[in-house]
Amino acid sequence: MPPLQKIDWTRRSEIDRDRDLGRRSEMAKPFLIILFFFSFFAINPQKALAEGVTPSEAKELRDEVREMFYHAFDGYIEHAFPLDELRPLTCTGEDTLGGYALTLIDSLDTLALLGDHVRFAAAIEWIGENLRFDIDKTVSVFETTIRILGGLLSAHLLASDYATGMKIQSYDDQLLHLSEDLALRLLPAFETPTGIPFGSVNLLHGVDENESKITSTAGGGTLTLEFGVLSRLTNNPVFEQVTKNAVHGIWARRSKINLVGAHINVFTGEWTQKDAGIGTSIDSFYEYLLKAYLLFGCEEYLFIFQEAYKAAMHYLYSDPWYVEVNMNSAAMVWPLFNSLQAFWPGLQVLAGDIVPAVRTHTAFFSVWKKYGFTPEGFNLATFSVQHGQKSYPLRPELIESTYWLFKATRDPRYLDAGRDMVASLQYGARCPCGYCHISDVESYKQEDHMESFFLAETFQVKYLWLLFDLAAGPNNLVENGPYKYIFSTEGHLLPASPQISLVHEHCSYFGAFCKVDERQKSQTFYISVDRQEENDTRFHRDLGSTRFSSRPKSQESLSVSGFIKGLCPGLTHGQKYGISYLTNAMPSKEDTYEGESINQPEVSEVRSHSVVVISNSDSKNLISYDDNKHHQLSQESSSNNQPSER
Ligand code: DMJ
Repeated sequence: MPPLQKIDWTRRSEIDRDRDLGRRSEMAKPFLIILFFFSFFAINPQKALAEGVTPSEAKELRDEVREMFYHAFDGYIEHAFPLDELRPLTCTGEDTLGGYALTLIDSLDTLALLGDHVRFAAAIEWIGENLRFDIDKTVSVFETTIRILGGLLSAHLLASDYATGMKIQSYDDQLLHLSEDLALRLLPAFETPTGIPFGSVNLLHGVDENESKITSTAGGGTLTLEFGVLSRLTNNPVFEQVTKNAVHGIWARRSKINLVGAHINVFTGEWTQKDAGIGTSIDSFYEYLLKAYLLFGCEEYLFIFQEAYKAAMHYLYSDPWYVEVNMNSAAMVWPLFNSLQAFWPGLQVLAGDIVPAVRTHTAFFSVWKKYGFTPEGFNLATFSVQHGQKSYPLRPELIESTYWLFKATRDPRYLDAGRDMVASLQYGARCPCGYCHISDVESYKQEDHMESFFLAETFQVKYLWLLFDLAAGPNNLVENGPYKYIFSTEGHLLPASPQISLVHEHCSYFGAFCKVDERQKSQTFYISVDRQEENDTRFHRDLGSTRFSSRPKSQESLSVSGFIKGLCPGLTHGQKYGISYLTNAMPSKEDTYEGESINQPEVSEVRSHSVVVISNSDSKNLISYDDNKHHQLSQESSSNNQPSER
């Protein structure tokens, strides 16, 4: 195997053929860019929607997206590697996270998805030989987890398994060992009274004594997938345990109306920023509640997600937009679309709530069409770019939602949207050695930076490529591979393989709420389940008949202790699921589960695929989606009894 730098990166006739497709705009002048956006979106905004993407055009677009990836990836390798990220205007590199070839690691599973054995194997070999985490660097726990840990684990799972078609013969679990070493170095961050981790940790010395005690909800609550996968691969439950405790720590401090704020003190548990929303600083907290359930099958994540989602739709949804409100009073604080919110319709697809997802995507995409990109902030009162939030740092969220909505509905409008996005990136963001941030969506000024997530999540590219491949074929690991895949928030592929998804013991309750009092001891709560669930092999049971209820339904009902292992005896239903209140804002009797009042969960249906995890009063939403997907779903269930990521 040649070393990474020595690889003949041009040994790709397919890519060479496609390469010219993207070259045309490399040297585009700003005025040409403005002219393009003016004619493409302003003069004839309906153009793309009216024309429709044909199947052969979908193939061309897929290949163009592939070329986009290589333009940026090769630019990184040539000009920046082994630094973290590429400066695509000046064709140089910079260390931005930890100085450990961030973009290479973040790109690994995209290389695998594209079937690029040569680069995938060379990159893994280089990482195995050169990457070390015993370095005196203070890094973000969140970013390091989603980009580095997620990237390594995803690549490990692809490289070590014949079934993926990307097995590397010489591979000897190097990435798994690196992942474990890295995660052990992150663990000191979790040593806080609340269980919510510090935002940053030094990889050599642990948490600095001057480290800030304030962290974001997304930062503390978006670690479960990567740490959970690592636990299941190493048989060391500590990783999964600390991240689950962190979720409990956040959720236990939610407001009476089930909203969480944006920033919290990890020592006192006090909210230091009480704005609740689905975007900045909170976004992926919601995402990982649902995805942790989908990947690991732990019902407590689903239960929390359902409560959190219900509150978000009640207090934050202002059809079709989402606003930010005070987490306690629900008073509006910001009538603002921020670009991180754009992942939400995709999450709603996973949850089966399609109608609002369609409406919101249409609204968000109207912002994209107005500017050719989504600005970081868009003021919903003035319908203009929010002052100071004019940039587009190559975010993938709207593209991600476009992919999910196409997958769910097969409505060609999402292909048209994807084509518009490709055009925007090619004409507006493409620069000499990669893709540039847009510092102002009104002037299209390019900035000399390319976040690693452009290639990882290359979402941009990963989700765009998957979108068009789906329309053209599909022929890819996600659609035709041996497992269902959950995408991490960084777009990394995590398989619902037996090794990861079938280890039910990991779903035990770790006792973050083991303080009991006399009142709680007298409570008895049940989860009623079908008889067949007692024999639980999760992949084979019919979750379609599973119901959560706080009351025993029949003689057949089982105590939760028979269902969720390792429980602290005597806890209330709310405590068991991490929904007890720990703040001084204790709810009144009427507000509690004991009082069975405002927060009483409705009976919720859970089926073997996630499209129906949301109980929705408008059941037509679900039925029409199920109908659309009927063929695919029945194929899935007959060929593969694993839980679906959709
Ligand atoms: C990504 O790194 C992740 O999706 C994260 O959750 C927030 N957003 C960026 C990309 O915008």
